[in-house]
Amino acid sequence: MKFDIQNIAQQFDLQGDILGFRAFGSGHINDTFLIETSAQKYVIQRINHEVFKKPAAVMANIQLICEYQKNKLIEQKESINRQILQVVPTTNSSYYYTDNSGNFWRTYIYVPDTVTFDIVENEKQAFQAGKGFGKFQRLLADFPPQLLHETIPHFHHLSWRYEQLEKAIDYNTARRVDSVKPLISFALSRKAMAYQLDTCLSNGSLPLRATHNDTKINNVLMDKQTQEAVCVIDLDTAMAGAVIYDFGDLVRSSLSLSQEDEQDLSKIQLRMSIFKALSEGYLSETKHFITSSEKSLLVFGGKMITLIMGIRFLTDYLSGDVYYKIKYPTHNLDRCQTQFRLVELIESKEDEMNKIIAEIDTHTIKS
Ligand code: GN1
Ligand code: MG
Repeated sequence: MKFDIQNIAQQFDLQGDILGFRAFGSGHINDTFLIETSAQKYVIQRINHEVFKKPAAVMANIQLICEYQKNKLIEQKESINRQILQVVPTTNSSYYYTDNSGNFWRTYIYVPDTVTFDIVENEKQAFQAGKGFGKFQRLLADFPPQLLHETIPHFHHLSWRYEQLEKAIDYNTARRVDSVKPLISFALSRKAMAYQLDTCLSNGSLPLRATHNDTKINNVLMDKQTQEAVCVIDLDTAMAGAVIYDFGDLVRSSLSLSQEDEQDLSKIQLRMSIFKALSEGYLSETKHFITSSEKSLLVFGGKMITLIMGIRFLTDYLSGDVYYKIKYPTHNLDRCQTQFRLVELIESKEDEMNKIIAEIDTHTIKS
């Protein structure tokens, strides 16, 4: 899709003259551009309204969360510098702009001197990623989650994702069912996880909290020099959820030294030293407010979020690739296979991973 970015940028209250812009980021859903003006840089994004059907609700959630976290930092006498995303209003003082074609746009101030990683390279990065998202949750620990709109219904609801998969199998829209039978069996044979999640949510083992819900490793900005976590980004899916969703997506996106769409499945691995560092960073921020049942379910969260992602990629593949952006016809299939391989690996190391969490929880954590 071609957009008149220059014109769209002019709708926002930017400082300085626009010098240029370029495509930016690696998201599967929104379209992102980096704008440079004579004063500073901005990130401008088209919110995909096929996915986020109520962009105004998305922006209301983001504003609420950012304000709350900023006030918490001030209250706790911590620096707010670069730590919280800043939305730039339009010249009409709205948090988003709707163009003539009905596209929704919003703008953030670019957070300077930071980098992101698609693949975790070492323990220090893993610790910082865990700490960054742990802190995001800590700053929301007493936030009433019911204040947030449910911007994508049933987002991490595994039973509902199974229903969608089963419908996609029945409809067989893209005529691909026969070619992916083993993957379908893999998914269906793990349905018990959906019952386990439902039970934990309904019996209070997993209390509802304000969660980020898309804690991919590249959604935390790290300082260019110190490589310390600075700011959590991509708050579009922040909604009421369970902490294990956030820890789970961190596990999913950081343990292997491979990309989400790696075609060589022998490259998928679980680096336990990375898991330990990630967990140490996460628990250094969260161990005092999350409950022991939440802690005991963190590893389950890693397995369950990885499974749900595989199921979503498979469902999209069967439906003819209507949700995620793809670069080639079997892209969603490749993504699904990496996720299912990771699920298998987590299953084989689950006890060891649970022990690591328990040990960290009982010892003082260095920060
Ligand atoms: C999507 O667009 P991006 O990369 O931020 C998806 C996440 C998945 C992720 C998988 C709204 O996120 O749920 O974890 O792809 N976001 C939405 O890489 O569906
Ligand atoms: Mg996202």
